[in-house]
Amino acid sequence: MRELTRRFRSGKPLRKSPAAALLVLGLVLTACGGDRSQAVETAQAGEGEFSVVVRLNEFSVEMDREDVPLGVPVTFFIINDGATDHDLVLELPGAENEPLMNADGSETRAPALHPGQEATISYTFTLEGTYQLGCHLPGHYKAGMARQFRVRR
Ligand SMILES: [Cu+2]
Repeated sequence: MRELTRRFRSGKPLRKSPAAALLVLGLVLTACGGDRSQAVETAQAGEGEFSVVVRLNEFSVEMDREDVPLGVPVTFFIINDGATDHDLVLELPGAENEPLMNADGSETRAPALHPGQEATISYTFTLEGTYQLGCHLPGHYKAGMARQFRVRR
């Protein structure tokens, strides 16, 4: 729990605005009693941003949102809830390890995470449509480790 809070405090997406500072305060306040999902719920309150919690398992990718909005910075908070390593790539549906590119040239990719580890991917969608989050460690994608979602106006 504390580790998760620290990671969110140091994460770039939460440093952007005064609203983000309040967000961090909220996280600290909930850090004592809550479980992970409560902390993550708090993280969704940011103004002008949109957060999605992504849980990785053998062999599934679960999101707490069905759709995400167009034109707003979206942060995917990724947690490896599984018992083995997983990575995650934001890509077009059916792609196999072809991350989208952020405006700054960085790839929308989380490195291989050990069980219990977290990472974030941030991206602002500029086109409506269907996208995918997939794990591309050997065999995982074919075993079903991908989740498609819609980007809507
Ligand atoms: Cu995997």
